[in-house]
Amino acid sequence: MMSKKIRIIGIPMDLGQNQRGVDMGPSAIRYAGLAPTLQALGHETFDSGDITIPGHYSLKNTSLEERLPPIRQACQRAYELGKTAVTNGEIPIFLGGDHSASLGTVGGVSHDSPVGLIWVDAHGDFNTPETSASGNVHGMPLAVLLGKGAKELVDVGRPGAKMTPEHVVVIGVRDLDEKEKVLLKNSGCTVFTMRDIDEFGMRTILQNTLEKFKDLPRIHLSFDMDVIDPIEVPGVGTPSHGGLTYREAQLLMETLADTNKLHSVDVMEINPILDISNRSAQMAVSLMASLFGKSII
Ligand code: HAR
Ligand code: MN
Ligand code: MN
Ligand code: MN
Repeated sequence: MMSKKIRIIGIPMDLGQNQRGVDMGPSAIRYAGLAPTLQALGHETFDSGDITIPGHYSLKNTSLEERLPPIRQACQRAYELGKTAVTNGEIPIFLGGDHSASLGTVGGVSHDSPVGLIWVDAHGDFNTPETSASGNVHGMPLAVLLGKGAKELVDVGRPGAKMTPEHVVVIGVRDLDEKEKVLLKNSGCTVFTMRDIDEFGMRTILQNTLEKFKDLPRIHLSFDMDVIDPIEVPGVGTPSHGGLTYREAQLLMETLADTNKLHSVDVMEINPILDISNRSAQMAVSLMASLFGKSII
């Protein structure tokens, strides 16, 4: 595998949800050995440290209106760092933090060219402020990327939608709110639920995904760690039973590595407070190793 320049960017965002601890995700993944693991595979790594999240310690449990400006500001910064990284020929790995940050990262890495977006998540993240029962922005970023929801979020980086539905594939979903279900179903995005994975297998689903993206030169993987079953990955804020096995997730990474199209990646929603001895962050590092070319033999 070719040596790559990998840019690590921490986004300790926790304003997109109400539980404490997901802001420690970037440290947990770093301490689980992300950079040395990638270096051992022959890559160069550069760490930009963490984005500052305004109001991080003071704005918990406030209204959506109060949280929108700081979330917007942090996403704007994520957008800019993503844009700079891809402009410099680097592959950014964004470390979350809650998934609301991805409305910035995906916009930034697609600033000059369309990308195929693979959203791997137990959840649809397709709520709008009107449909959301929780008001939590981490349940909204995919809708925002398609231009739906709060205008101040939709317009992060550049005005309007950042993705078209033909360029979006959702994998692993099993936990949708009722109104969100309708929105996602009618969105035009391709959705492979856990039932699809059970019936057809991860291999077939990945083949279909890559076939769909065959004319796109770049793929962004937005990986919410809660897609993996909580038995294996307990350290996430919104655990959902009946998830991917560790091996299914590894196959996804190995298959993407083989395409050489992986251009940028988010690793989101690790919450060390809920974890057992940093196990979930270690899983994240092991998945990144496969994504960046580690093979079993
Ligand atoms: N659908 C719920 C909501 O909107 C759950 C939010 C999703 N949680 C996440 N994101 N971890 O994937 O509140
Ligand atoms: Mn998510
Ligand atoms: Mn999720
Ligand atoms: Mn299964």
